[in-house]
Amino acid sequence: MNQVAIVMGSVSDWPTMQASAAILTELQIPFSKHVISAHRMPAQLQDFGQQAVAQGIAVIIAGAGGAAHLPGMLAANTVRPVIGVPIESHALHGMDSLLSIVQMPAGVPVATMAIGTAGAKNAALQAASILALQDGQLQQRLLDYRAAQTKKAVESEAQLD
Ligand code: RP5
Repeated sequence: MNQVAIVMGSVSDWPTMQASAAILTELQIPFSKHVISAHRMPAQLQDFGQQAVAQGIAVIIAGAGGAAHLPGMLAANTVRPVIGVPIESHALHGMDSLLSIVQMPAGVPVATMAIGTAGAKNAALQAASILALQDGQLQQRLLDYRAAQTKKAVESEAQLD
């Protein structure tokens, strides 16, 4: 069963959201991926959110750009955790996406990540942390991921020569 759903507002978001998919794959977390536009597919969005629990989805990662209402509207339709990724838009460089996603009203939370690829990567890692609460093997894979990251950073100093 896919534990995580990666949802994006447009196929044009995929180059960014691929970074989430790559990390979920690396951490051996099963996931599905979907294009659901909040504005172009409002009925599908509502259905998806309302069916998330029945579908066995534990965490939703939602990436959207511009008037980025997808994460918030998914959160409005499910009690599963929604992690929002602001896509780096052309006109306003993702500030529009960020503010659209982060400024949720009290009562309907979206965990908002950084703009762009860093946010997409961290969304997957945040989803992994949530799932690891009940999965000791995944927790170990996350610890290994962090250790490898630290080793790489420490060793990078040698590149200064
Ligand atoms: C948003 O509008 C999408 O998430 C995307 O970032 C943006 C532009 O969509 P396209 O016009 O490229 O389909 O809904």
